[in-house]
Amino acid sequence: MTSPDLPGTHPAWLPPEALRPIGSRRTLVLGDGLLTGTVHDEAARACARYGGHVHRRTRTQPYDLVLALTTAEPLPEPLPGPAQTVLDEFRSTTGPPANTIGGEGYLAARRHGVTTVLADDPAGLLYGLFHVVRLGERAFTEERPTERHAPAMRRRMLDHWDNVDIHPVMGQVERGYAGGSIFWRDGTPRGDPARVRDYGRLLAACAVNAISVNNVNVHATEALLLTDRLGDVAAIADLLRPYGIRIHLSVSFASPVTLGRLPTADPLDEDVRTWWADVTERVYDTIPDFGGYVVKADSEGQPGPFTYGRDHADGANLLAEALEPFGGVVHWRAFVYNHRQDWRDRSTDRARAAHDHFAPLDGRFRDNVILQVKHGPIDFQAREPVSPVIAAMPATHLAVELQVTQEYTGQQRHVCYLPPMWREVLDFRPWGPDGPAVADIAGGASGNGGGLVGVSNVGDDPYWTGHPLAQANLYAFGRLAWAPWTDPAAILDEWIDLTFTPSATRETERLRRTLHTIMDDSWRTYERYTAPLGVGFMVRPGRHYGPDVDGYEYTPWGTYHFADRDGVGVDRTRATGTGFTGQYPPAWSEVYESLDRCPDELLLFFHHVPYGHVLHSGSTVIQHIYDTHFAGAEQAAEAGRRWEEVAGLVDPSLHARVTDLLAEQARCAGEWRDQINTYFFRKSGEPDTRGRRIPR
Ligand code: GCV
Repeated sequence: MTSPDLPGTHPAWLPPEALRPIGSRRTLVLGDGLLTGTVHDEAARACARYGGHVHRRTRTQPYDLVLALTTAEPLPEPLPGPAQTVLDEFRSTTGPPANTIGGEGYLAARRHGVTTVLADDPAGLLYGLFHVVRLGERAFTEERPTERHAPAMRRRMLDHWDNVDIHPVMGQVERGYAGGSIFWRDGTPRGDPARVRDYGRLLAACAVNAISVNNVNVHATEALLLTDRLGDVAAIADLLRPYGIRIHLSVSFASPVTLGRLPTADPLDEDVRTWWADVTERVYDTIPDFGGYVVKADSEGQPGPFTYGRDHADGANLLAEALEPFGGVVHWRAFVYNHRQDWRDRSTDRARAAHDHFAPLDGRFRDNVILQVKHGPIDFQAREPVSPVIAAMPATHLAVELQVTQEYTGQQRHVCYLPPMWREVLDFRPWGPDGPAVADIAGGASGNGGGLVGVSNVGDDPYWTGHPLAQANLYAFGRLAWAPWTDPAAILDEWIDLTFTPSATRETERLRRTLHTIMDDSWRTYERYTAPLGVGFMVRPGRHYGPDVDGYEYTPWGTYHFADRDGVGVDRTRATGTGFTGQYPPAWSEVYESLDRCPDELLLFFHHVPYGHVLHSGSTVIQHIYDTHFAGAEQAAEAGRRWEEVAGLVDPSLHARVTDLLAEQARCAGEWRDQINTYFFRKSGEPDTRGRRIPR
């Protein structure tokens, strides 16, 4: 099935039928503003298709659904009775000042046979509309008490690693596995406004409210988006604005030199400050609701303040100062490490780098700097501990960065449903059970935290994400940024219901069961057949797909496993290793330091142990490696068999695409199993106690 509005494109989680319950009813939309207009248009489009009616102001008709803005006091027009009841009840239960619904939030209820959504802000009305879409028929069938919904994170952003020019090594989208960019093609704008608009709609339905439109590695052409090619950015902003999405831009720290012809980009130089101020003013003249800059500085070859003997606070504050008059923010990435280290040097530890660089700077960043921290200390591996930076900077706004694009988790050829991993990150309490969770820190004390940033997995592929089931990761990213405590299985159900509507499948419940069987545990399956016990990076260098146990072992990238004939793992203890464990607050520092207390799944991240070391599970390290690799590869193969059972229940081309990908996943998982098992058998000489075949 392709999208009716975008021929050749799958409609992802918003096929027209997802709006049938609204489209077949009578809806009243009250309020003004661009986003209220979007709400109206969504309902109107659905009604045109399914026979309902939308009224903008006329109140003489009966209504099934009222969508209204309630900010003004007194209300510009009285609400219909049931909606007024919802508002009165809400106000009577919450005294001022809490009796406002709040920015982006909404009230949803069903009273006296009318479903009502009320919001103070047009964005809230838009999110409330999609709440009703998620509920489907259930929104209209029984009375519902008033619920107030509001985002846990004010900032819910996707970073696109899209290049304008095709990069000779990284292509159109760095680490993109879904075809080309939806914004750019071979040096120019892609010229497909309908697709960009549809993307905005998909994102609004999961409440993403910001995107950056170009790669954090800013090459020569991409740098020009800030100046000569700003119009291209403004065109994207225009398309996404109706969906409540603000545009951000990745910029090069060297821009004053490369674009402004200044002799320096020193953040303390007056001319440099003036240059950024002027350029930024022009950006806001062109895009008044521009969100701000994203910067990767002094990292993997990108320019930064170190060139001038300055630190990252100096660098970030320079851009923040320029953005501040306009309400913009700078997302300054904490992904800073030495990518030219000597593998012989056992004292340098890449895991330590971000904390070493940034923790001493806490308190020095301006208020509109958001330090964007990858969720783990290394680089989006299938298993890492939570980055210690997240607990180390209480006086800094922090955003937690997740990788929706599956660079290290199967590159959208493998099913790897990531929300269970993300939930572990978001739920982690760095100070122990009584302290705040990572989600609280990202949300910020009064909602003013840096929020959640995901690296987008979208491209110009007909299914948007290459692997059709990878759409669920994108959808879930937005949902978790809104409500981080949501059960990943419940989010998957939402995605299934929105995507595989009754006309898209004959047997929703059977399909649902199969998708849960394939997807719920797929991240752990992936973990089982790849690098064991948190050690990471046994991937093919550069490409990062498929196994290559020693591929990175003697490189300058700082990603080692140190396997020898006696054991494996990285000693990051204070007692005998790199001291990385000391970067955590005591509650976790002590757990990770202790061989006895360290969780099995992170053992090799923190300790170098003999192959015979006994895990909490009772297994030895070597037997665990064998068992998990046999099990993981078998589970990958089983996923293919389960998918076969639902042939005929979904669109044949979608079924065929997933079938092919599951076959590749099973092949690749078998390769991982054999390479890892053989490697460790050869190193250790330890046989599998269960006598299974391990290639010699
Ligand atoms: C955009 C990893 C990836 C790079 C990426 C980098 C980053 O190293 O392999 O492609 O660059 O992370 O997050 O900046």
